Amino acid sequence: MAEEILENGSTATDHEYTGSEIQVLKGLEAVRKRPGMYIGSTGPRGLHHLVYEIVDNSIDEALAGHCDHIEVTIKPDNIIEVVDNGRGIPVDVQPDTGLPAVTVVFTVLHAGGKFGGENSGYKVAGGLHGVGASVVNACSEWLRVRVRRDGAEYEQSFHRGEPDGELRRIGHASSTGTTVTFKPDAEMFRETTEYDYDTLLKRLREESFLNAGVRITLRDERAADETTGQYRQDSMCYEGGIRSFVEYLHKTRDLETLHPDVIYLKGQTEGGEAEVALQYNSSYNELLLSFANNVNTPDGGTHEEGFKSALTRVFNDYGRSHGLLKEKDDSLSGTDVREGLICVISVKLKEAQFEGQTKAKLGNTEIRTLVSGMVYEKLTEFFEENPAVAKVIFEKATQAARAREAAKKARELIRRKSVLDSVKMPEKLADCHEKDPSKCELFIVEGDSAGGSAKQGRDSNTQAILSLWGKMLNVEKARLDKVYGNDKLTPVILALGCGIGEEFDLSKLRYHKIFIMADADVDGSHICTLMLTFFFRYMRPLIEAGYVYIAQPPLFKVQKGSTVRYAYNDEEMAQLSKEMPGARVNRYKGLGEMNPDQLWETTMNPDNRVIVQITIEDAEKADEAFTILMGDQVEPRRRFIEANAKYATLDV
Ligand code: TSJ
Repeated sequence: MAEEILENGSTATDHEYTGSEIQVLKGLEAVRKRPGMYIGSTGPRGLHHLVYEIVDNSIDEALAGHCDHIEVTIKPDNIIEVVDNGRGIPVDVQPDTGLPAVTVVFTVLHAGGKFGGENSGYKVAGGLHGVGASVVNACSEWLRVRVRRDGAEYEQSFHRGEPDGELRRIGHASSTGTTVTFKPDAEMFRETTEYDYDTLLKRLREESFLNAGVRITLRDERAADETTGQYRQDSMCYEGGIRSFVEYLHKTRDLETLHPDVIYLKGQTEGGEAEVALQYNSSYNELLLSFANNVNTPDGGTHEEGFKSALTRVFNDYGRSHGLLKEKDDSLSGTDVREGLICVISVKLKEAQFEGQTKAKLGNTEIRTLVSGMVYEKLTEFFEENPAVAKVIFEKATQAARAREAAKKARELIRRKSVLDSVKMPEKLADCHEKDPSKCELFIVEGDSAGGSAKQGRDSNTQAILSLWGKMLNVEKARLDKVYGNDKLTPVILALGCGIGEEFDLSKLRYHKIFIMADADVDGSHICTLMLTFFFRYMRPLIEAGYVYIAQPPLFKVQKGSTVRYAYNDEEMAQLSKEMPGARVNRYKGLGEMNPDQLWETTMNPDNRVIVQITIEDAEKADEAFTILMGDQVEPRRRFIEANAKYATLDV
């Protein structure tokens, strides 16, 4: 047996191996052979997972009510140190192994919680793979544990999982607690051993929300701040638990809440306990975070299902009993009642079953009943006791329902229209005679007067004009249904003929050149950016195919006698007025100031015009810059145009 171990890479010593020690070595050897099986991966995720695996043990001590501060430090060389003020891992010798409990914790697979006993209050952390300290030990070039308890401090250290020696007493201790220091093994984490502060911070913040009252401190001692000489540090402690989590999610997203306080619901049965914190905001999005035994379940599961079904039931029953849903078949859907909702669900149960490929979904069926029963009862009670809050939330859900209905109708309308071959074209479209899309151009023009000039100045054989007017809709903030029902966008959708979103069909497109033609001012910039954002979000293949352009009307007219020249920017204007001394320079305030001939000559005539072809990157930038550009600032718009000027080409 001993030879086999030696073959597997252990160093030979004079030490005689006992049976239990061999078991130990074989266990950790398995981890070193297939680390992925135990920590998920040997990439950055697995590397960070080592920290969570250790911290989870301190969290368990906190859950048992014996620890309220956990400090995590990233030391130089990406060495991790975790310190808690708990009772200290027991050091007494175990009868079955003949080893101190703490040694067993670090050398035997799945040892976590074994010696705590069923009734000691020791809850096994639900770590993704539930493997514990011995796996971290096996994945570390070296690891050292120090335990302070019963007035003494003890220490043991390991190399790649193997003890350097026995646990020894190193001195006195006036407090209790555990310190674990380890260096991840670079032979195992070949990709990187570099810890990312923000990754650790996000997870540790989550842990402190989920464990109300526990202070968790993260510090980065790899590099001090250049000016202050201080290490980066975050210390988090949330007395409000998941209530604070919901508040935090609203604050960091700058959302406007619809009612002042987070609604908090809690329930307990023999099967486990469930906590739910929720609050509504004025946005149209839903954010639902769920956890089982403090482990995030991004794929949901029975706790989320229980919550969702109860929430829908509470709203519909409340609506009926208060005469707010009058028609018999009037009802609110799940998405209606979750519009603008931020919610955190946390359940604690004896044996969590994690399902699915990534073990990111809770499978325990008894939890569905627990959560749905608890939420139905407690939220109904809350609504009855807080009618003002109930009214605001209910109103939000009915608005969502109305929008959903409107969207459905608009969709059906558009679908029906595209089924009929003779599609009714929008009133504001002056179409061209040509029917071959590859020869057709559409100019989307802002404002009626500019639209009029364009209509008169165009080549009506191949050029169509669609004029838009009125304030443009903010696509970003609106629901998709507003896109369908909007008086600006519906004509665009109909004129292009290719549908939007999932129903988009490039082969039905009626024009292969689509020009956005707008003034070079704030309003014009809004139109450009909104149209690009709209295309980017709902008709992306249009941009990918290179069919979208921005028309570039001149900014100046430079005239001397009968000679008229046009300048498209300040430099050109300066150049022209130098070439033509005594010339008169006019600045165009908008497209509407140009007469039809001028507009044709400078902006629409394929022989002279300057156009900018929009790439998917440009549209993506527009989408990103959307918020900036929605502000009343000319400067960003100018920068946007300038940034795209390199794409300006003479279209001949
Ligand atoms: F597991 C570990 F080694 F990784 C680890 C454990 C790492 C760190 C940083 C802390 C801990 C840990 C374990 N902190 N506190 C405890 N507590 C116990 O192990 C403990 C103490 C007392 C009793 C008891 O019944 O008296 C039981 C337990 C499980």
